Amino acid sequence: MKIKFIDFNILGDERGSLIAIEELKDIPFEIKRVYYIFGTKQNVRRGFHAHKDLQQIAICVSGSCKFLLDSGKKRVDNIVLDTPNKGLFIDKMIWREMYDFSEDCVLLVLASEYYDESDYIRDYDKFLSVVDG
Ligand code: T46
Repeated sequence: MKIKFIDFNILGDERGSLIAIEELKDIPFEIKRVYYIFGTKQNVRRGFHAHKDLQQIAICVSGSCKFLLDSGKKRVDNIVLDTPNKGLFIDKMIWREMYDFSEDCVLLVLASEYYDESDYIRDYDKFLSVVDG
């Protein structure tokens, strides 16, 4: 598993900064859903699931947080998101956990599908058995 980041151009001038993200140009899929995670309490870990079909890009538009990504064969910890111009690509069938949220963290997520609870695998052993086929 290779950790894939997407760098976004910062369009800045003397008034401040702006980032524009366009589907199928900056993002490799059609964006069907946008959600954001904020106000996460200290020492809370979120995620703990994989998705059967969903692809996502996570962008920390404010503050910072960390990701753990796990393909079932390889586990990469300590992936830091701390800048609004960097997106983390999270492919289907990747176990994810998020942690070390700063108080001001706003984690924006662009998703390739509508919300569907049946797309979630929330049990790690089940995830491993699906990955192994
Ligand atoms: C992911 C990571 C990065 C909805 O009703 N609609 C939605 O679009 C989403 C994303 C969630 N929900 C509901 C389901 C739960 O009752 O919101 C509640 C919290 O969701 P969850 O516990 O899944 O949140 P996280 O932070 O563990 O995971 C979320 C996404 O669900 C997930 O797809 O990859 O962020």
